Amino acid sequence: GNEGVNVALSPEELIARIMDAEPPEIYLMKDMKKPFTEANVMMSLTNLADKELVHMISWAKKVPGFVELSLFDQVHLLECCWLEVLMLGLMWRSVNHPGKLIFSPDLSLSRDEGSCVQGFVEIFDMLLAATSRFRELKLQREEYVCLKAMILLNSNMCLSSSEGGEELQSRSKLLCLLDSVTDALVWAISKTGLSFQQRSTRLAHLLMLLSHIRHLSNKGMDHLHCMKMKKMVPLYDLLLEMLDAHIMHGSRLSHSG
Ligand code: AOE
Repeated sequence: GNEGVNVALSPEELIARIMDAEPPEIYLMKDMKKPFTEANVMMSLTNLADKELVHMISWAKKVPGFVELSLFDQVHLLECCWLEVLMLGLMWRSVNHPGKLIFSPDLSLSRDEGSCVQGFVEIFDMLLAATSRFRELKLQREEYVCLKAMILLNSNMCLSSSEGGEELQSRSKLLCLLDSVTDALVWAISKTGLSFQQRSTRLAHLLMLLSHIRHLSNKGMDHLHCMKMKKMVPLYDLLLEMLDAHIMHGSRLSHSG
């Protein structure tokens, strides 16, 4: 069937499906050229992100229910959340390495190494801070995959009254999906053997981190835009077009001035 599929999944089954969808680790191999100069680091990070984005599209399509949304919603959700999803993945890889960001198994940067890229240290410190918070909370893998799916499904909240039947149907499917991922996160938290009070607090702590990640993504997007202006990011034509689309949407919705 199509619409019945996700309603029927138990939280446990949903988590198993999202775990299966996890993208592989990306190795850069000999790509990273020493010394760590601004150009070398940005080249490697762009190369990494480029590979990760291909896997991110496959990941999203394996999130139960995602492909049943309208194509319009699928595209806009990914367009809004790609940097948040990359950043949460980065935090997860780095959670057991205090003071370092593990971009890939063969590219980890300390704060000092990151400082070679102009404007990077500020974002670096915010990424490290959020990563420390996840470490303090002892983030579990089940919780991590739920949060990542939530970022995807929650990234594009826009109400529009002038939509046809198909879009409205897609929007209500999206809300349904978000509810099932929320149930899955609640289920994952309940496995940790905490009291009712402690579970509610943990849910709040985890969800509050998502607003920091959105903030970080906005900062990172501004930074990338600056880099692009300096012609430091060797963006491929398609990616450049996609980044421009994001900046335009961002400024249209921006309330930070
Ligand atoms: C974070 C996690 C990660 O796994 C990789 C990277 C690499 C670059 C890093 C970023 C990060 C953290 C924040 C940084 C940033 C460089 C500067 C910034 C440090 O401060 C990101 C490199 C990004 C390369 C640009 C690619 C443009 C892609 C556009 C995608 C798009 O708009 N769409 C619609 C495609 C969506 C597909 C899923």
